[in-house]
Amino acid sequence: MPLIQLKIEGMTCGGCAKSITTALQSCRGVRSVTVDHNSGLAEIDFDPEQISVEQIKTAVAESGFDVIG
Ligand SMILES: [Cu+2]
Repeated sequence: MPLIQLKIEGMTCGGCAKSITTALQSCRGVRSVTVDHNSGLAEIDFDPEQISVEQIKTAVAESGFDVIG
């Protein structure tokens, strides 16, 4: 499965990271998620036949954070 790394802006604590993790884990096609609020980095292992990078970015945005890279 491909792994993408996203840079996310706006996380201030572990709760923020948890919100994003929960939002992504509820997406069909997302296999595993690691989010670190200190670095602002999220690593997502996903199935490209079920979800696109754009859809993953949208899910992050809908949880209230900005994807900046
Ligand atoms: Cu927070």
